[in-house]
Amino acid sequence: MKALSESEVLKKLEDLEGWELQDDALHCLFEFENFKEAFSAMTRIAFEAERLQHHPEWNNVYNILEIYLSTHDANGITDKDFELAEIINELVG
Ligand code: H2B
Repeated sequence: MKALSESEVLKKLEDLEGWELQDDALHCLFEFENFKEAFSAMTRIAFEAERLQHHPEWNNVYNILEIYLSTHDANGITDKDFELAEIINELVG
């Protein structure tokens, strides 16, 4: 899979609510009611990540979940990152 150019990424980000380009990755931050809600979302995301064979980098502290998506195999951001980001928005939104 081929890495997208920065301008391609910025264009596609216009249609992706809540995400931005940060540190060469798609980045977003979700805030939940509490830790259980955050971890529940992470579990649902994990099943989809396994299905896609594409995995997030993330940090969780209590009710905050911060996610970075990039494709290490392509050394950049690919359509697969956008696909997972859209699924995450559906699961969390
Ligand atoms: N996840 C992410 N985010 N980037 C990758 O390049 C990647 C991955 N590679 N999950 C996958 C696994 C690859 O190692 C396997 C072989 O599909």
